[in-house]
Amino acid sequence: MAINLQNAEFILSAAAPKSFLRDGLPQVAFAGRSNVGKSSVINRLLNRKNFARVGAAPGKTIHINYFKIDRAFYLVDLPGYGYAKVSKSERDRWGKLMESYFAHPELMTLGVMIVDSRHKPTADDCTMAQWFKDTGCPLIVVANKLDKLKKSEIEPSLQTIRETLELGEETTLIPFSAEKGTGRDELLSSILSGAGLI
Ligand SMILES: Nc1nc2c(ncn2[C@@H]2O[C@H](COP(=O)(O)OP(=O)(O)OP(=O)(O)O)[C@@H](O)[C@H]2O)c(=O)[nH]1
Ligand SMILES: [Mg+2]
Repeated sequence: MAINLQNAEFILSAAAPKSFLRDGLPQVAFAGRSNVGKSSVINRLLNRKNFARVGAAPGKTIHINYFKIDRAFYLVDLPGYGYAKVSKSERDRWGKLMESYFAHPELMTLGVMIVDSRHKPTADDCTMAQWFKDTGCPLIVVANKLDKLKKSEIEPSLQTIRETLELGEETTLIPFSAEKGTGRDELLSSILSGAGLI
């Protein structure tokens, strides 16, 4: 059965564990620093302009957003981290919500972690990668904003990401540009196969 990506709907924003969806459909969880292009990657994946931009000013609304795709699986947009201007109470709220989601690895089918291909992953990125690895779910790492790199910078950058995040051979690292569409088909097929949908 082919998945119809056009059939995508926003389901809910969870601010607390009681709202987490537990209906048994596969959940593909996206995480990354604020402004890394998480929403843009989701939009590019679905070939939609403004789909995954549910309200929030950067770093402000700390929610887990669920998008249901063709009644077959969920894209789970986890709240971004590393936004400089958030207060300590907001950071604590982020930590609690993320800890609760990651405390239920049975909810997650596949992790997609998005990093900026221009920069060495931050300490926060390394922590996030470790949280994903600890779930035991397969992980895909997306190196976004590739269009900002010169051709000669791409390979070294991918190497730095792999080394800094200590990615094993089993982890797919996809050079990506949400802006240009680079890597879109590879990410889509990695997600569908990682979530057991193809
Ligand atoms: N050049 C370039 N810009 C990008 C790319 N992906 C995202 N951007 C830009 O990066 C900025 C942040 O993108 P978002 O998709 O809103 O990032 P986000 O991670 O969802 O941010 P928050 O939800 O606010 O944490 C926007 O100005 C995008 O246009 C890319 O591949 N290339
Ligand atoms: Mg966003």
